[in-house]
Amino acid sequence: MDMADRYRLMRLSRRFEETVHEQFEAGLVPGPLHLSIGQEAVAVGACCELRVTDAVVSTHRGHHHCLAKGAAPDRLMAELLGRRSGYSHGRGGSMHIAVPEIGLIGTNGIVGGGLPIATGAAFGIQTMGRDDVAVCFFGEGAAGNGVLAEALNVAALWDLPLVFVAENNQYVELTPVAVHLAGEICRRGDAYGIPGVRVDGNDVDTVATAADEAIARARSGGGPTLIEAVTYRWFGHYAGDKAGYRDDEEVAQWRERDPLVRARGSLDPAVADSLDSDIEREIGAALAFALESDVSGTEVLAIDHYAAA
Ligand SMILES: Cc1ncc(C[n+]2csc(CCOP(=O)(O)OP(=O)(O)O)c2C)c(N)n1
Repeated sequence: MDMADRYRLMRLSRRFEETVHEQFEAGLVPGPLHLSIGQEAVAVGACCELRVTDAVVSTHRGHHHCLAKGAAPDRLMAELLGRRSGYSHGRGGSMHIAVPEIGLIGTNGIVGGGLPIATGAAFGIQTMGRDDVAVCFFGEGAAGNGVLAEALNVAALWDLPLVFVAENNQYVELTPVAVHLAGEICRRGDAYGIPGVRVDGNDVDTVATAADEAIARARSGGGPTLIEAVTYRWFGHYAGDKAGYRDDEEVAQWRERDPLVRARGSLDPAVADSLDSDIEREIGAALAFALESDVSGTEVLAIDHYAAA
């Protein structure tokens, strides 16, 4: 994926979430919403060289992961707006999105819940003799959970094709990471012999370079890697959280390090403008698709529970 494609995906993610946020404020998003605005370079950098058959396991803050793995903005938008045409028929919303046909195993409302799922996905890939990989996103809050140690242990023991991507946006709900976490996230794999690296999570190229190396290692049987991508969420923990626990100055400093502005800087401005216009059309169409779709009702509850014998 070249720089224009990476920028396009980041811009798509940003405009998607800004648009969903507006819908949330208008009362049209039935569930909770966690925005990843400011963190787009992590998802795009980690996913830009993945194949459709590779697996991605996401978190409660996962729209950027879904889009980077190839989810269609219209069906994703429809899901968040509780519409029958959404990926989970409008039943799940933001934290229950799964698109198996593109390897998106799921977003997940349980902090750390994706770690054992991704470990299982990587084990499945290995058992089937495929050369695919699994990428597991998790937040720095999940890095304090015991399940990370279990996942790292099994991944190292069995040389699983797994890339752990810790998205360190520096706040665990309302708590700064310094109050929550001892040690360094990127060193969490040392005891298991898992290589770890900390990267600038606001620079898509830097994330992509680290991810590509980790993915290549995993594909060739070299086992897991742990990447810590340091970034920042521009908005509160959830849509509606005014984030009064942060300094305005701190937020302003991070906004100056906008990953989109940095990526745009390496493009011809005319190319970037044209990509921006394409995305406005795509987002407009996605929103129209969602708003024109039927609102989900109880009739969708039983879909997909049983398979034909
Ligand atoms: C097992 C569990 N404990 C607590 C929560 C409540 N909770 C939701 S998000 C969150 C913070 C997660 O922080 P982090 O993993 O750093 O992700 P971020 O929100 O920063 O993206 C918490 C504690 C939860 N959903 N699951």
